[in-house]
Amino acid sequence: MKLFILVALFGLSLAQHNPNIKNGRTAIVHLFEWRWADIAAECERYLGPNGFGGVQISPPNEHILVDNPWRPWWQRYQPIGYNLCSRSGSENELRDMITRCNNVGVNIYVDAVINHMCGSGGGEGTHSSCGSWFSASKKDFPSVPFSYLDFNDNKCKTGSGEIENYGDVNQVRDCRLVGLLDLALEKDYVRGKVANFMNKLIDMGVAGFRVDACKHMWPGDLDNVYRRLNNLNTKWFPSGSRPFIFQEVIDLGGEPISAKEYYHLGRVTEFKYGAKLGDVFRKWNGEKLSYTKNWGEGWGFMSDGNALVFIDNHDNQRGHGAGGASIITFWDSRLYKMAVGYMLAHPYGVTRVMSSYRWDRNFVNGKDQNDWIGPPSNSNGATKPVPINPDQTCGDGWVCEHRWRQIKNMVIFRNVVNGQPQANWWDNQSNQVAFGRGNRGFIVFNNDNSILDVTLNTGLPGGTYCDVISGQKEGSRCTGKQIQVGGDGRAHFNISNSEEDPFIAIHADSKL
Ligand code: AAO
Repeated sequence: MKLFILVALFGLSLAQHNPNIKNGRTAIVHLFEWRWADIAAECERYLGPNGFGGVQISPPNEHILVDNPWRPWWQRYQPIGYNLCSRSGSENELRDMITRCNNVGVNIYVDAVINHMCGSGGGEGTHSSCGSWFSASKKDFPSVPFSYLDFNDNKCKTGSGEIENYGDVNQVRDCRLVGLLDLALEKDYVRGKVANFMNKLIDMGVAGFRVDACKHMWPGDLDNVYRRLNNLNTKWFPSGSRPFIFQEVIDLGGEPISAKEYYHLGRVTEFKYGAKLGDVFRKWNGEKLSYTKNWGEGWGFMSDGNALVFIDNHDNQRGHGAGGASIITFWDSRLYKMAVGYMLAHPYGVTRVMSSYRWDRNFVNGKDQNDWIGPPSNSNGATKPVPINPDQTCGDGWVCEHRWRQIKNMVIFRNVVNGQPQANWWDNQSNQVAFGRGNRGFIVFNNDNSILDVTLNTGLPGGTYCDVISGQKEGSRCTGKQIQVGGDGRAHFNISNSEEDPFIAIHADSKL
C-alpha cells in the first residue's frame, strides 16, 4: 500500500514536468503582453506552420490599472480577482484564442499570479481591468471574494510587513514581496479559490502554467493547490494528462531557499542558464565557448528533467528580477541570435524563446528609468495590435524575436533533432565550437576574433545541406550557404568573424 502511494505521488509529480507538447514539437515562446486576438492569429498563420509547441501568455486575471507611471507592464502582476478580462482582452477572446491555438497544435501556458493580490497602496475603487470594486487598504476583493482574513499579515514577523531579508525563509514566504498583499495559501478557502481559477483555465483548454513568485510560497501549499487541479481537456489532450507546471524560482545560489525544494512539484526556471551563457558569449569572467563542452548539469544546473531554460525573460531583459548585466537580449541582436541558437541546438531543458516589444531606454547610473514602460499602446492605454510587415517581421514596436529567421529556423532544428543525443563535439579551445545531435543535425559557432576554417565530422549522411542561419531551404533551392557532407560524414566549414551571423546550422530536413 505504501509503495503504491509512493508510486502514485511520484507519478503525479513527474507528469507535471511534461509540457504536453503536440506533434514532436519542442519550444515555447513567451508572447509578452500580446492581445489574445493577435496570439490566436499568430498561432494559425505562424506558430503552427513553423513548429512552435506552445505560447506562454501574460497573466489573464483581472488586474489593477496603474496611472502613475502610466499603464506599466507590471500592473498585470497585481491581481484584483480571477475574472478573465485583462489588458490582453476579454474572456471570450481568451477562450477563442485557446481554442484556435489548440486546433493548430499550439499549447497555451498561463502565467498564474497566485502568491498575492495588488500592492498595499493600490487604493480603493473600480480602477481595475474588468471594473470590479476592491479596496487594497481594507484587503477586500469582493469579486473573488477575499477579505482581510485571507492574507498573511499575522504570520509575517518583520516590522514593515515586507520581505526585508532574503536570508530568512519565513519572511520570504510570509511577508509582502514589494508591497504586494500576500495571500494565506495555508487556508483551505484560499487554496480552493486559487485552484478554481486555474481549473477554469484548464477546462478552457490550457496545457499548463508558469507559476509566478514560487519562492514566496511554501512548497507544501503549492503541492496542495496542484493536487486540486483537473486533468487537461480531453478535446485536445490524452485522457489523464496533468497540467505542465513550471515554477518561477530565482536561484543563483547564496540564499537559503533553493530551486530543489520545488523539483517534486514540477519544473523550475533555471536562471543560471541565461546568466552563464551571457557570460560565455560576452566572454566575461574569463569564460569561453569551449568551456561549454559539459553545458547543463556539468555546470551545476538542475537536472535536465527539472529545467525550464531561456536566454532572457520579461524581468531580466529590463533589469528586474535577477541575472545582472550579462543577460543578452534583442538589444544585442548578433549575440542574441547565437545564444538562442545555442540553447535551441543543445539537448538540455525545456526551452522558452522570448518575444518582446521595444521601449525607449533611459539609463541613469546604469539603471533604466523606463523599465516600467508597457506594450505599444494608444494614448488611452489600449494595447496595439501586432501588424505583420511584408518581410514577415512585426511593426509598431513589436520585436517578434521568434520571427527572426535564425531563431525560427533553430526552433525547427530542435524539433528535427528531438530525442537525439549530443554528438561529435569539437572546439578550438577558445570560442569556436561545434556539435551535432545524433545523425540529424549539426551546428558550428565562431565567436572568436579570427576565421574558422576546419573540416569536421558532422555525423550526418552524405549530401548537400542548406545552412538555416544564412538562409533556408525553399522548395528545392537554398537561399543561404550550402554545405557538402561527404559519405564519411565530414564537411568543410568556413566562418569569418565579421559575418552578420557567425554560425552555421544544418539538419536532416535542410538537405537539398
Ligand atoms: C511594482 C513596483 C513596486 C511596488 C509594487 C507594488 O515596481 O515598486 O512596490 O508594484 O505596488 C513585477 C515587477 C515589480 C512590480 C510587480 C507588481 O517586477 O516591479 O512591483 O510586478 O506590479 C523577486 C521575486 C520574483 C519576482 C522578481 C521581480 O523573487 O518572484 O522579484 N518575479 C516575478 C515576476 C515579476 C513580478 C512578480 C514576480 C510579482 O516575474 O514580473 O514583479 O508578481 C533577488 C532574489 C529574487 C528577487 C530579486 C529581485 O535576486 O533572489 O528572488 O526576485 O532579488 O528582488 C543577484 C542575486 C539574485 C538577486 C539579484 C537581485 O543577481 O544573485 O539572487 O541579485 O538583487
